[in-house]
Amino acid sequence: MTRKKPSYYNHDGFLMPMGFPIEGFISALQYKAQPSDIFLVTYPKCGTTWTQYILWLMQHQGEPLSPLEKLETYIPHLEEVGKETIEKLPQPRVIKTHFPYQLTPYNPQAKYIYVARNPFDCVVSFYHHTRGFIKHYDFAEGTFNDFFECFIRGEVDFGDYFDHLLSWYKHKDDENVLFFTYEGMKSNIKMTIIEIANFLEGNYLNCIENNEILNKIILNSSLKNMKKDQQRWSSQRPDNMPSFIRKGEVGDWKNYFSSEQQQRLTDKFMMRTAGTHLKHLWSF
Ligand code: PPS
Repeated sequence: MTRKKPSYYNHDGFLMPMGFPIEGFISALQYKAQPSDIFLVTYPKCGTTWTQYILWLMQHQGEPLSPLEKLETYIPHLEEVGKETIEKLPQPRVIKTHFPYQLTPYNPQAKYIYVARNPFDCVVSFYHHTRGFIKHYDFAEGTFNDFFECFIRGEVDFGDYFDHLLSWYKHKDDENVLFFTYEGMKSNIKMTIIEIANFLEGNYLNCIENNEILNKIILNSSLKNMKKDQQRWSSQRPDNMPSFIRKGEVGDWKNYFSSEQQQRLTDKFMMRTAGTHLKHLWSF
């Protein structure tokens, strides 16, 4: 059976969405990380936008972003816009990236926040994303089964899920890295915000010292509130695309996986994460 595959740009073996110009990718690799930079790093669909908005709310005493504004204006995606756009931002900068560790611009004084999500829910979310962004992927007719085969082989944009996760997991105890999970955010967002504030220090600490601000951050970054005015989260989203903030659940994968797919991804997970503690992060 011929399976449908999404289309990608291939930059020296690294797949990128077609909507991301190659110049942006090349210049992103050349960005010189500044000591005051905060990088928000994720594999796609693992909690980027949620964390990105929490960071923005933390900088703005919990007050929401206007529906007329775009979050990416303030916290841009490095490999989408390239280094020139980032360099125009005032410092300190918060920068989003989906790069694995070895491609992410490094400065020992910069801070790196990494959010991981279980691969089962990640692939389901990534499937909807890939089907929806028609001009990026030309995959509107693709099925979940089609996408699953690409994902399990690592033939998707931003590379193999496990390569990405392992590349950052190795650094999770570095002083300038904060590693947490989407599932942890779902189970205790207050604790995640406290962790972020303690990690970033400075003005970010105000958010946890003032209960009113902390509660506003929690409220405004809730799934219900982020589902409103979705054009704030992605300017490239076509009008007919399903919501960018889609279900926001843990365990939605059970509605998509066959038992054979569950076994194959579990086997792959066990094989790729052998010798690490990653298997304790999630229960499948
Ligand atoms: S992207 O395209 O890589 O930036 O996508 P990313 O933001 O990393 O991931 C999108 C998924 O995160 C869910 N999401 C949330 N879940 C809970 N609460 C809040 N506030 C929230 N905001 C975004 C979003 O719904 C996507 O997951 P799925 O499973 O598709 O719903």
